[in-house]
Amino acid sequence: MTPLVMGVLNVTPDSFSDGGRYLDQAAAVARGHELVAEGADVVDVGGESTRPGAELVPEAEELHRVLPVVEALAPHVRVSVDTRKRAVAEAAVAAGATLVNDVSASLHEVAAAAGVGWVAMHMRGEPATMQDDPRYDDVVGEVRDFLVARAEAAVAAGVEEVWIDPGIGFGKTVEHNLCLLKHVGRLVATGFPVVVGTSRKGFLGALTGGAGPDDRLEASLATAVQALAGGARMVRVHEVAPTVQAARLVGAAAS
Ligand code: HH2
Repeated sequence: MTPLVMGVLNVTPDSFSDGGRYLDQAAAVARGHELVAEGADVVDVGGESTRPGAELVPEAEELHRVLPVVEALAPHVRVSVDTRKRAVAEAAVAAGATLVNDVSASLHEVAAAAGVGWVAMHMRGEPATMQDDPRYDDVVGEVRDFLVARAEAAVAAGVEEVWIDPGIGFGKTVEHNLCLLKHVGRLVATGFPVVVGTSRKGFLGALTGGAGPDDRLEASLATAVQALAGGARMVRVHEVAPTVQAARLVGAAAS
């Protein structure tokens, strides 16, 4: 089974790697089409950065950023909406999104009511403070137990497509991120499809002698391959074409 690639499309001024590049609606839609041409299975449209220290975006502003982009891309590709807000998730689904990518892991009722898929991601705390000394006794076990509880609640509410995501970089140290990648198989063993997002994240900079976000492609690919080889079904990435090639190789090698 060839793994899936979710392409990141941040319609924000302040995302950590592509902030400001696609805030203009036409630029965002054009970027979405590029991601499709590069082979993205899903385009993940987000209107609020969740990088460490990010500010909350008012609901009306987030709606204004994402809805026209979702509407324009939905006829061409599967669109997910990356949001923590119920109203944004509902409106994006009405505009054609068929997957709610929920870093707060709290919006499964929206997915249940609309009959769409749902991604539950693990985050410790809030983006504003999540990197202030995160601690776990057993990071893999705690993340897994949290995600399974959320996923089971979603299934009980009637969501038919439930994904789980360890939330790399969301309230986690470099060591926590590496441990979750190494043990991604323990998440896969839950039976829920696993999606992992490492692309361009800060821990890759820390592990590559300070490479900036735009210079983390090789590290992003290495960690995407590690996640997929460990059984993850999908990776969330900024650089789609090289990841599609890598994902095909992992799929072929595993078949
Ligand atoms: N990471 C980010 C945002 N959304 N969703 C899922 N399911 N998994 C992730 O790992 C994940 C996510 C953060 O990355 P990015 O969108 O590039 O940056 P920002 O939050 O600054 O917009």
